[in-house]
Amino acid sequence: MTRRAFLGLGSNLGDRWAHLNHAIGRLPDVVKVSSIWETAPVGGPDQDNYLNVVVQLATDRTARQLLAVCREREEEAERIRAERWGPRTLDVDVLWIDGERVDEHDLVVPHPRMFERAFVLIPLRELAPDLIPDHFVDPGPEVVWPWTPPVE
Ligand code: GSY
Repeated sequence: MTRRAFLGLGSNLGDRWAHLNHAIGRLPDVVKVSSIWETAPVGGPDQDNYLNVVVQLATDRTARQLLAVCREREEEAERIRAERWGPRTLDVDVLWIDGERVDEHDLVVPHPRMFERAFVLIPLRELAPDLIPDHFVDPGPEVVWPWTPPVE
């Protein structure tokens, strides 16, 4: 059965847009991609701003199968897991799958922090306003602002 699923992608190391763009092009079952947002880093050491996007899939893959896809895309970006919350070439998270709940040591869906993070909620709102909590307050352009890829 095909279901709506959402992945969150972020990059703040190297050519941020190249990492995101390459990964998006290699994700299965993509139906929509949010705008690109530049976002102030949340947590971790002092680090550069991120680019974040959310991608919507129409997929029959399970959460665990999608996690494997996410890890493959991160490996292709040569992500090094040096420091928790630290800078990274690419982060790909399973945010939400309609009707699916998973609570395992290495995989929790819905993503446990997605409803606290403006860098997730603002791009997600473009694709799925039904998933945004009523109490969400847009933090404004000092935290999350639109970003446009350079013209080639
Ligand atoms: O959890 C994803 C990686 N990440 C991000 C991110 O993607 N965007 C912003 N703004 N801050 C972040 N901190 C971490 S960790």
